[in-house]
Amino acid sequence: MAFGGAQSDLEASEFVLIGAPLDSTGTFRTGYREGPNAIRTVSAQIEQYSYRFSVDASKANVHDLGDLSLGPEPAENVNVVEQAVSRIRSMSKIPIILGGEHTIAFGGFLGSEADRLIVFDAHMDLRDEYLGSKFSHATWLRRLLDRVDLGRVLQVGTRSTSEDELASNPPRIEMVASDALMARRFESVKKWIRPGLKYYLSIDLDVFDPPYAPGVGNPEPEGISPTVFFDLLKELSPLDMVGFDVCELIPRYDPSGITTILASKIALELLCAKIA
Ligand SMILES: [Mn+2]
Repeated sequence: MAFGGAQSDLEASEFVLIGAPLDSTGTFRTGYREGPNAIRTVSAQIEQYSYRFSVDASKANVHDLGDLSLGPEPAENVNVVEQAVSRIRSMSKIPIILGGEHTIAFGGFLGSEADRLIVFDAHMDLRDEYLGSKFSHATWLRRLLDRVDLGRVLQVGTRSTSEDELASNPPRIEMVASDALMARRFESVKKWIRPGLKYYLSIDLDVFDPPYAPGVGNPEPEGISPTVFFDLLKELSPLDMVGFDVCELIPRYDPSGITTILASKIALELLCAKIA
């Protein structure tokens, strides 16, 4: 089953989707590899019309390339993602990446050659090392900051950290916490959007409050609601988005399917935001 059901030819497509079933660095719960296909299946079953953008996602020309072939080594896997995304961008198409662990965002952002990265996540993912690993879903943003200036990154929905992260991260990345979003203080995100800049969005599903998204690797209380997320997305448009990922879904911890439906809806709504 391809994402969204009906498919465009690769030639005619505006969006090219890949699954990145990375499942090797999860530290609490695993099963991320089943994420991409779960999202594909649900995306073809739910309604695709966006009330906020007054357009139907089925009007977007999407070509689904299937899943990337990934091995056990995280640093190699992010290279595979980066190269795949880079190829999609070189065809002047917009990459969509379905995770898989959040580590994939490292390759997604670099491959997209976006100017700015907006990360929706409960966590900072800024540890220098986690459980002996320099490269994992808890450290990927730290590794990215070895390569890019922290002024290019905005964290949104943050509400969880560690002393290790705080100590090793001066000066801090700009951050908009989940309570500010729930109070609908969207200005600090909106002021970050500038004409002429290209953006990559990374959506870790644990940015949402666990009752909305229980099927994730590291649920964290006091998250945002889907309504706040979609309202913010509407207020950020038009946004020159050159790629996005939706990650950290674990279908086996999502018995009612609501996290998978939300993940599908996010991908469909981002398509609508782009073609509206
Ligand atoms: Mn997270």
